[in-house]
Amino acid sequence: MQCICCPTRLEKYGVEGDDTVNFPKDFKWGTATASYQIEGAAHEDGRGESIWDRFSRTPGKVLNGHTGDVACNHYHLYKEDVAIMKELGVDSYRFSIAWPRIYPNGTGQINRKGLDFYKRLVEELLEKGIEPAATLYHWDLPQALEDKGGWLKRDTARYFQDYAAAMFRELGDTVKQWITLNEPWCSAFLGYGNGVHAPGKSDFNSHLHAAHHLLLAHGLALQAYRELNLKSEVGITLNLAPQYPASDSAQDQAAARKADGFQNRWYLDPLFRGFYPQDMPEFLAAVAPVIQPGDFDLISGAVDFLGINYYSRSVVRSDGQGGYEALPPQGPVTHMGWEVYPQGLYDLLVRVHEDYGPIPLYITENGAAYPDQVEQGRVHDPERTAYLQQHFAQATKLIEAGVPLKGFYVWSLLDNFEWAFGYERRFGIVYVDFETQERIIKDSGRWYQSFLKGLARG
Ligand code: GCO
Repeated sequence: MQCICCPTRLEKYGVEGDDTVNFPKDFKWGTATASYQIEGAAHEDGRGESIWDRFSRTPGKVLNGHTGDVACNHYHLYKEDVAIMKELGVDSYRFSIAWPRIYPNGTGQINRKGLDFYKRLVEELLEKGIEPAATLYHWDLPQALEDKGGWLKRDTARYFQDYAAAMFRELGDTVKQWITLNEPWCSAFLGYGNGVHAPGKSDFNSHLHAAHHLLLAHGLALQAYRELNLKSEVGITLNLAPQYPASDSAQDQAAARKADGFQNRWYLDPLFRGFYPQDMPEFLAAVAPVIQPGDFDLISGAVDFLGINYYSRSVVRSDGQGGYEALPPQGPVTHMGWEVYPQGLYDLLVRVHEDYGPIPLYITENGAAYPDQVEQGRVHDPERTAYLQQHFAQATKLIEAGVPLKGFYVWSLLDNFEWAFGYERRFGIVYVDFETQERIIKDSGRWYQSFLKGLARG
């Protein structure tokens, strides 16, 4: 397999030569999933309705009217899925907890049956020597809280703190890594800004209120975590994308800075500096009404790590009117239409390290969708393998450059419910037949397995 960006480094993986790459001993290799995307069992054991149940039932919102009702049936097949992870040889598994399984109405009494599922899952993982890494919020807000205003309301952050504190108490250090939120930009902008995701609201200014309450929810959860003196780690995951100017012109550079402010700095700055970017006056004016004294102290509380989800980059230019526009992808694209740009991972993490570090970093998601097909019981997905190889190579470069990268989670373990695209986009390194629930490890999964086997650690 020829790597277009860094052929010599691939030899270090033992892909083309004999040398194996030397990752730090405690570097975590894993796979990631999310509750609504894989669990199914939407109406079992007292689970409440989530905003994604409601949204996916709203005509026209999800491709083909797909829902997460059954998904990968992981709720029942988790043992099989953990066995696959064991076979692959991963160190850690990043999953998310469905808030409406724990609190069907978002608050009140714990639904023990829902909680027991995660206890069983964690137990199974630990038994198989795989570290559990749990995300508390991967977008499935209880619908009952959305009915009260959802993330547009400050109370939701308080309810999240209660839910988070309960999970810290119940699962504590059996979970080795706690991630408060996954991608608050998506929850806020896609959910409340342009309505592409649940709950499907579209008002640009109020999405910044949602973003503030999400960040506050993170800060409050962090506070609850610290009070318990747990020994595991806690952090947050952001979806960051480097924004490159289309040219050296001052206008395009300013455009790229704006795009970076919207996509990246609006979250990084409050978390690591304790204030919103000061060069974004319209955003600042829109968010001002919901900021209360003390919020930034909570939001910028010290985390043990930052999780970064990286898939692609943007190249942006000035639109000539003080705004910006993204250029079409400049290279090969995945089934999502996202440009494959491994160098962006390197550039992004170096930048985050320099501007916001030192802070341990994890790549909590990286992977690619391709239209896979089963051929005589096998799934040949060379493009996904190449995608992973190229991004792993950037991880090596980052470590060599002294960036404190501590782990890498491939998105995703399983083909799953890809939000507004339903089951029409396959991100798994394991194929799922959604009719029969049969799992087939794809060639990329086999490649990951042999990569992990060949690793020299220490
Ligand atoms: C996200 C989510 C995942 C997606 C994945 C592919 O980054 O959007 O964390 O749930 O499935 O990123 O789009």
